[in-house]
Amino acid sequence: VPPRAEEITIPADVTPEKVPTHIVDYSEAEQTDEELREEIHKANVVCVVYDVSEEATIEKIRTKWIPLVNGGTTRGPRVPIILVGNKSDLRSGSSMEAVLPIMSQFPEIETCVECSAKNLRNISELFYYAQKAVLHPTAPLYDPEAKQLRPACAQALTRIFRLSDQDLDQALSDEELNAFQKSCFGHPLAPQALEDVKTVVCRNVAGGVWEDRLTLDGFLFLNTLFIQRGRHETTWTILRSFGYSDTLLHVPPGCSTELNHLGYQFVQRVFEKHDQLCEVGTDDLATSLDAACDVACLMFDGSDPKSFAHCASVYKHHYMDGQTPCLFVSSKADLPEGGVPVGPSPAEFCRKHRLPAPVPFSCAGPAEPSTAVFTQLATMATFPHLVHAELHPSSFWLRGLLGVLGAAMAAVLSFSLYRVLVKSQ
Ligand SMILES: Nc1nc2c(ncn2[C@@H]2O[C@H](COP(=O)(O)OP(=O)(O)OP(=O)(O)O)[C@@H](O)[C@H]2O)c(=O)[nH]1
Ligand SMILES: [Mg+2]
Repeated sequence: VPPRAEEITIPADVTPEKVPTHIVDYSEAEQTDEELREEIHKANVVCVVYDVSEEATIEKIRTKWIPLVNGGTTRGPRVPIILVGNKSDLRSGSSMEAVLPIMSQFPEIETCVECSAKNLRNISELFYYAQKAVLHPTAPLYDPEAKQLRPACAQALTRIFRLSDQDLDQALSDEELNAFQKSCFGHPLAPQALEDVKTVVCRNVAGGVWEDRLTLDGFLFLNTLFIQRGRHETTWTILRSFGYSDTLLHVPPGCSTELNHLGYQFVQRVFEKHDQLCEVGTDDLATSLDAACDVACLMFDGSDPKSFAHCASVYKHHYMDGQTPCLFVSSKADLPEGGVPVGPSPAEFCRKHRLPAPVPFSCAGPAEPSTAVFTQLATMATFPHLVHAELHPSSFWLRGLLGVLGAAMAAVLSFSLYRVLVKSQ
């Protein structure tokens, strides 16, 4: 047996995953640790081979080989490792018992396989596992110690769930699940498979299925189950068909991105799906349910003071004590302002209630109506907590903050003054 096997490449068309695989052997008898480190640096996966008939070689996995492979990396991605127990022809039982504690100690060990080079048992399987460790790695998806999905993976899957929830009811119906399945795997689920999936989720997660539809908790549970059963490729297929790379980042740090026309259409579709700025007559606002929204635009006729009084009472009745951002819009801005109002003017009213100043708006005249008010409404809906702070620097909240800063500055100043005085004494 030559100490070191020739480097060989298994061509893509004979591998199950259709990727070429380049194999590099290492011989302790012929090479130095430094040469090994150089090879490991280039490798996507490392197979550590031990002798199942020789317990001492199992101990060396922990004490010598794993520290050599991943010893330099305290943080960050580690090279995935496959443990290979060779010479299974010399041992009747399995070496698993001795190997399991090592597997739980080192999360970078993807799997363990016993084989025999002598009678070719499990050899192609070993290379299949090695390929799988590279193509469908566990590390970015799953934390084996915490036994749960990693946050970035859960976040990506949550986004995929929301995109697949066409009717926005926070759950995937059979039709939505089928469309999802088809877009990721190319074919729909058989009706029985759909029912089986829901039954498994129902049995394991409270609230995983709601009114015969799969919830987000159920969806995340299913993916956790795939990974725990060694079916990482299922979750990876889902992630990759939604454009995620191995690091689960769409845009690497330091890079920028630009939408192509498909991206533009996608964003437009998402907008149209969620766009529900709807018009409600004041008479319809009988129940507070009708008043529920992300942003309320209270539109009054700027030329008619009574109209504002009505809007103001709607505000007081439905929104004054809530969290919904509100914007008063004064229509017919092209007309002169109406006579003297009974109560405070719209501007005074808004200031008093810490609301943005009323926005004048007009549809009359040759110019297109201004779109600025829609931008302001959308911004208020997106960042409700910023309405007072960022959008209206003159608001009371910010002034209050400036007051606090002022007090802190005064404290710093007086402290410096005190030190100067102490020094001069
Ligand atoms: N019974 C049995 N013997 C094997 C098997 N595989 C290798 N051997 C024998 O084990 C001995 C060592 O094999 P090597 O291929 O030189 O082992 P190695 O790990 O590459 O050793 P270095 O190159 O020195 O690092 C040889 O005598 C092989 O014939 C196997 O599957 N079954
Ligand atoms: Mg060798």
